[in-house]
Amino acid sequence: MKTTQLRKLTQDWGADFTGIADLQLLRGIKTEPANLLDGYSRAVSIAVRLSDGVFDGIVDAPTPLYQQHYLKVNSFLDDLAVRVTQYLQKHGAKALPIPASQVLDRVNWNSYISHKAVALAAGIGWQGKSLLIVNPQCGPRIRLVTVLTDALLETDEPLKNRCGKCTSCTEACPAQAIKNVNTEYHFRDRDEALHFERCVEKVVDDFAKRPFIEHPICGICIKACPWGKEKKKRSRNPKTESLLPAT
Ligand code: B12
Repeated sequence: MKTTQLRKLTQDWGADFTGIADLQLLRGIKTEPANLLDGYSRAVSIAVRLSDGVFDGIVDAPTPLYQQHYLKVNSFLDDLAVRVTQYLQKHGAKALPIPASQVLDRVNWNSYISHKAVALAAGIGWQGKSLLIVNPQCGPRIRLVTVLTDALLETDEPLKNRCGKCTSCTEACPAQAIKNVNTEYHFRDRDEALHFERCVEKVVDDFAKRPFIEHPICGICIKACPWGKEKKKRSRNPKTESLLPAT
C-alpha cells in the first residue's frame, strides 16, 4: 500500500496535515483499554485547521461560535477517520478509528489514547508549553484524530520544539494554569506543564456552565500562540497559492 496515496487522499478529503507515527515511539503510553495498541504497528494522525475568524471573536472566554465550530470539526475529523479506516480495510489492513473528542473518565479526564502524543510522534507538531500540539504552519489552531492500523505505512519523524522563551500562552491563560515550563520532546505528565486542576475548574465549572457553551472548552491559549497568528503564517508559506490581492 502506498503511503503517499493515503496522504494525498486525506488531503483531498479535507485534512490539512497527515502524519504517520511508528507505535514503537509510543510504547508505555497510557491507553484505555490497556491493550488498545496490541496488533497495531502504526497510527495515522490527521489534523484539521480551525477557523482564524472564530478565534478573532474570542477575547477572554469561549464563544457560542467556537462551540459550534468545535463540534463540527470534531464530527468532520470523525468522518475523515472513518474514510481512512475504509481505505485501509479495503487494502487488507486492520484499522481502528479513535473518536476525536470522546471523554471516558470525567474524574481523571482521559480518553482511549492521547491524540497529542500520536500527533507528536507523527511529526504534526511539537508539544507546547500549553501542553497542546503546535504545528509550524497553524500553531495550536488544529484539532486532531487518530486511526490505528497494522498497515506498514512509511513513518514520519517528530519535530523539534520551537517554543523557546515565549510566554504568550502562559500570560494569556485565564486560569493561570500554564507553568511556563518547556520540554524538548514531551512532558512526563500533565502536572509538569499545567496546574491541571485550575484548567479543569475553569473549563468545567465556569465556561461549560455558560449559555450556549455547554462543553469544557476555552480556546484562549490557542488564540494567544504566535505560531498560529495570521501574519507569521502567510510569510512562512510564500509558495501557497493566495486568494488575496497581490500586495
Ligand atoms: C479529556 C480532554 C480534555 C480535558 C483534560 C485535558 C488534558 N490535558 O488531558 C479538559 C476538559 C481539561 C480539556 C481541555 C482542553 N482541551 Co482537550 N481533550 C481531552 C481529550 C478528549 C482526552 C485527553 C486525554 O486523554 N488526556 C490524558 C492525558 C494523560 O494525556 P495527554 O496530556 O494528552 O498526554 C500525556 C501522555 O500521553 C504523555 N505523552 C504526551 N506526548 C507524548 C508523546 C510520546 C511519544 C509519549 C511516549 C508520551 C506522551 O504525556 C502526557 C502527560 O501525561 C483529548 C482528545 C484525545 N483523545 O486526545 C482532547 C484534546 C487534548 N483537547 C484539545 C483541546 C484543544 C483542549 C482545550 C484547548 C479546550 C478547547 N477545545 O478549547 C483545553 C486545553 C487544556 C490543556 N492545556 O491541556 C485538543 C488538542 C489539540 C492540539 N492542538 O493539541 C484534543 C487533542 C482534542 C482534538 N481532537 O483535537 N481537554
